[in-house]
Amino acid sequence: MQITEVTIRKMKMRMKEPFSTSFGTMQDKQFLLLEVHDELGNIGWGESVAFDAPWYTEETVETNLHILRDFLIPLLLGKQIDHPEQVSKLFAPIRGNNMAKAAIECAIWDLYAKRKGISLAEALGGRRQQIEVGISVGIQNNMADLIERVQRYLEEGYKRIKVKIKPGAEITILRGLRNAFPDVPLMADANSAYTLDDINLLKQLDEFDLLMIEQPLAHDDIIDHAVLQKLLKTPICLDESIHSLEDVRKAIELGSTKVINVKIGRVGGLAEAKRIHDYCMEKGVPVWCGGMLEAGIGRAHNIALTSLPNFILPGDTAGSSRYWEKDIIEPEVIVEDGYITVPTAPGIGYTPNLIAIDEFTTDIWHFRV
Ligand code: OSB
Ligand code: MG
Repeated sequence: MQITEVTIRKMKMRMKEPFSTSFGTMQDKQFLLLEVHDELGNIGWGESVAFDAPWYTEETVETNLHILRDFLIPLLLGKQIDHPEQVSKLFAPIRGNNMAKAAIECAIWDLYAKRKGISLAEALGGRRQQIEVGISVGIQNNMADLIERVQRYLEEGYKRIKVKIKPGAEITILRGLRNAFPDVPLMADANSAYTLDDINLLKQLDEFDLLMIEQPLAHDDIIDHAVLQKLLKTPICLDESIHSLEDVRKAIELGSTKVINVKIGRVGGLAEAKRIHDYCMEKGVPVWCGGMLEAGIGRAHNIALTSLPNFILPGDTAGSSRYWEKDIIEPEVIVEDGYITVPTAPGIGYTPNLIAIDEFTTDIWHFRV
């Protein structure tokens, strides 16, 4: 296929409620939405997971725009692409900027699957017809709110609860939840808020019987995590530290992690995400699909990825209504009894809702051959 046209939209969508982590609070989500056209008039869609500020990793909406417009799109326009795996090779000379790369690579996967008339899940080699879903709960103002919220999510069927923690609040949060929900599959995500000076505190978390603790130490660390893992019973799951299959290999070899949170944006696209999946499966390391508060297009890519066999733990791929009054796809993503049915229609299998997309677009750029 030949890439003839790319459209970038800058989007702004208000979340139903603010989402708070150890690094801050977000309510208005800004992101880039990408449309890639081929010579036959097919369209593929992709969504960048970079936020408007560089708290989680260094990329932002504006750095994505720069990298896409000035480097990635010029590399792609007019090129003949036989398979989406070629895209990451084409982008290899450009360092980093994985979220920018992933946004356009995901759009090309969607386009490729649509041209073949198969679902994106099938194009990736996914077999699962339904995926298990967990939910990530932000830091709340008080324990009563947190418990009420978790109660509601459990009633809605979510299969595991992930709770954000931060220094000084972790014991209260986890003890409160464990007392209220003794048997619920529970995990904590620190978003890099601790250091090895907190070892005694982190060891105390073993008593809460967590499925895992996500990224307790620095966003770019795999050395100290290995030290910590030796002292904890609770498995460590790396999120922020993982940008590639090489990072995964090194972290596993060092003993820094026992589980991997795969985020398509963080690792530069679906091809690398799949390579990570395959490697972890071979090593007996379970993976799950992380979330970045995506709108429907990004969520659809996550769902397709999660249909691969080693995604054996529930992901952070909650339903559209957990985040949005109105999502940008039809139908919206629905969670029933804690499962999402993987769509079978060609490509991402959800239809972009062009009226909603227009409503949330604040800027638009067109690029043609
Ligand atoms: O660390 O997984 C994370 C949201 C924004 C940035 C980082 C993270 C998260 C979440 C929410 O945990 C996952 C979601 O519901 O999309
Ligand atoms: Mg995380």
